[in-house]
Amino acid sequence: MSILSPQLMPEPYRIKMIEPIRLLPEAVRRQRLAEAGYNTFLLRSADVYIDLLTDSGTNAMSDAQWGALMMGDEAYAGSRSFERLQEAVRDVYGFPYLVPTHQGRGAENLLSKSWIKPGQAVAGNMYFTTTRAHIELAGGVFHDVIVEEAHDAGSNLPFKGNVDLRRLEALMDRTGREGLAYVAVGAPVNMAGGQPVSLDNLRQVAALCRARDARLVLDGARLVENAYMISRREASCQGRPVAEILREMCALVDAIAVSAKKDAYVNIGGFLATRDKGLYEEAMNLCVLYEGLHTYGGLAGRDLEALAVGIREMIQDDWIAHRVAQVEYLGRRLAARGVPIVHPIGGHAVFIDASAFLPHLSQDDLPAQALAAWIYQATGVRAMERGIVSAGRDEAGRNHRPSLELVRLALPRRVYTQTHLDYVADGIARLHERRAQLPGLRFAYEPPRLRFFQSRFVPEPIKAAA
Ligand code: PM9
Repeated sequence: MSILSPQLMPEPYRIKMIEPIRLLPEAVRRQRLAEAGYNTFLLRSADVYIDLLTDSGTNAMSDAQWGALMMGDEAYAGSRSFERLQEAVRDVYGFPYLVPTHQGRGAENLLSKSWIKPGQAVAGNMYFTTTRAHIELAGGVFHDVIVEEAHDAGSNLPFKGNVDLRRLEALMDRTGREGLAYVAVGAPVNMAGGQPVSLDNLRQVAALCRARDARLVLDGARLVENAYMISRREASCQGRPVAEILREMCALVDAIAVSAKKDAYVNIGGFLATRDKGLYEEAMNLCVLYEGLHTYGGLAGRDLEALAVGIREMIQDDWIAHRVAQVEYLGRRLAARGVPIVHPIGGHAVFIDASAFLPHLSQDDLPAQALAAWIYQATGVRAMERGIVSAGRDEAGRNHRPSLELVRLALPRRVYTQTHLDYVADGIARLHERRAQLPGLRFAYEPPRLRFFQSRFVPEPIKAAA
């Protein structure tokens, strides 16, 4: 029986090593925020009290992973550590072929370059920043085929990440077999608030792809969280072990492109895993150009070891249950204080609905970027914008205009305690009480690609409350 409850979630670990953090005075935070151009990516980590910028590569490794580091085989070619990783990927995900990469976007690059011909479409359930950038760099065109409810922060559907099968079929009708490079399903969907895809939906997508001779790929960054949510929300899967659901999801697709910096509890790493020999050979060859030899892919032998252990840890039900419970706890605390968040609460992060938090701002006032900045100023907590700034521009230079303006509070795995989460919820709830005084931002500098990482902003004059 689980010892987790909505009010109390004893951590399934104890602390063996600590890293000091400190809360700077508000006047200093104000200054540091201005120096960072109001972009939380440009803050110094030392100036952040609780860092919820991302759950990517920010995990705490276990003692078993730290122990495994010492076993790293640093041979240039054919290292034992690669073999251990290969075994872990085969056992847990079920793919025979593996190409390691330095992180997820390395795998996205190999996949996009291997399978996209210029002009071809790639269908997916909402864009992800680096994924779409690599699709476009390879000459592809991304088409969103997610269900409509994904764009509605208030909709409480359990599987808002699902693919809209009619939309996908209509796209396939338009492109034909040759015009579609592949279908890429993100599970869960990061930009929609961490919303999962149901196993039933994935089965139907796979059946459609088989019928149309289309290739199907999963984004594997947080598949374990998706599998866990399936085990809780999908009637036919209640109580099934996460490991089993994960294997079934992977059995439905041709390949997975994985950022191992999420589910697998490591600080760096990624891979492409597949059952398609042609893709494997092509990606292995490109790996040598972009990452390093195909048995290390830009990683040290010790990184491969830590990843091999992390992959086996990530499917243990206690770990994943606590991870998702922590996120739910933070979400419920915020919602209880009236802070508008995306429902249902996702597996890796709580997403604040910035348009509802700051209703006096329009999308051109960059509400999510502004809210992330004011959260840091008020609390020392670092969050990330997921709205118009992240969405970037189209080829004609027009802003993409996403329907959601979100601020993401992503929880690193095994890092923060329940008290930290109470502090975060309390600080943001207090900020919400004085929301009418919070101004928007405008761009002061905008780089050409993935602008959210490096843009700089300045505050707009304060508008009167609605
Ligand atoms: N995700 C995140 O914070 C880190 C970079 S974007 C700020 O959510 C998915 C679903 C991701 C992802 C990274 C990548 C790329 C692919 N797919 O960061 O290259 O969430 O390891 O992975 C981030 P890498």
